[in-house]
Amino acid sequence: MEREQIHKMLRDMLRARAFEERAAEEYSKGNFTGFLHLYPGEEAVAVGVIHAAEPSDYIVTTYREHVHALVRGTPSKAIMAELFGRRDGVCKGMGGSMHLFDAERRFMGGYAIVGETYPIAIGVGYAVMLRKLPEAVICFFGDGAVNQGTFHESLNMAALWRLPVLFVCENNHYQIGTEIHRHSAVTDVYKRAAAYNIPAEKINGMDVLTVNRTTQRLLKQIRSGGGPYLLELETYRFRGHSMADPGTYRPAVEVHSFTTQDPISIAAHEIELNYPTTDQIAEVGPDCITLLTQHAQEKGQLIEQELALMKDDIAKEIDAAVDFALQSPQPTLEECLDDFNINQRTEILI
Ligand SMILES: Cc1ncc(C[n+]2csc(CCOP(=O)(O)OP(=O)(O)O)c2C)c(N)n1
Ligand SMILES: [Mg+2]
Repeated sequence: MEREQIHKMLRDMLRARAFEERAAEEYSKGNFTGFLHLYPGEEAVAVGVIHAAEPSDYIVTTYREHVHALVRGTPSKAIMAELFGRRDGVCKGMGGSMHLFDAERRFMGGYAIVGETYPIAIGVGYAVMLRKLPEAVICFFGDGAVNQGTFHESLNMAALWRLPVLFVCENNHYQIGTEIHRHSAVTDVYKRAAAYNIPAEKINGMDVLTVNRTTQRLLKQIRSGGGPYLLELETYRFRGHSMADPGTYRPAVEVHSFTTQDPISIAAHEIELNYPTTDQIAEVGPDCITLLTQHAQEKGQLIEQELALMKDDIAKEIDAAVDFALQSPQPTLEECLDDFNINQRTEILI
């Protein structure tokens, strides 16, 4: 892969991690409230997939979606301000962390309801199909979302009408605290697609280059009328399910495989008391950022100075995003109703 592309992907993974860690910090300071689901550990999924998308493709995703929007091109300050519930947020502060939406970039939303993404994605796919356009819809969902009825209904319709949808399972092995083998009779998510005659495969979601190459191939196929496809990406979230989750349900041996020898005591003074820092985890575990950095360095495509510069730029960008969010005003009560469509008529249905 070209040096420039590798740099772009690495930069986006570093931006993603820095953004999320800063969001956790601001949340802990009380600068915003509500639910907050973070993405560290899973960056190779959003970056690998979205770097393969054309601007004309659509993206539909879940509540763990800040990084998807960031990689798609929504400015970090507009996302940060949205988390803060401010007027300059990408949804004017009305969506918050779980409901980012950026129509201009064909980012058709993050959704809080598990399993909500599929019907939205096939609706968009149906519109693309009717217009006979060479466009694809990328539908992200978690491993915990495959037991929802909408999964089955949507896959059936997608297959029946050969809709241009790439279903992307972010399999981080957990549905909150429940590991996949405890909630799913079939633990290889991709195998479920066979029930609807949809081709599918599973690959390593920690390796951004593989994710990117595979997604490029699949999107090309889908845009040229190949019908839906399901791609399962195996990944791991370094943090708990959300900021409210200390993650204590994960077996020590598993978490230790991602941490240094003494993870909890090292992290004791960190903002999030129960976790090691993601840098510490990355030192010992299969971290997607470390993987790509090593690959690029071995190939002579990245030198220390470039990496340091990248990190420096990113730190400035994230600082600016937080300043922007803090300075943006809160929406007024009146503004809260601006985008509501209320049926003012009284209708009696008999
Ligand atoms: C219909 C519905 N049921 C329950 C919930 C509560 N809930 C929020 S996230 C979640 C787990 C989803 O896990 P997964 O799909 O694997 O995504 P991950 O959080 O691991 O990214 C649940 C059960 C919800 N939001 N919607
Ligand atoms: Mg999961």
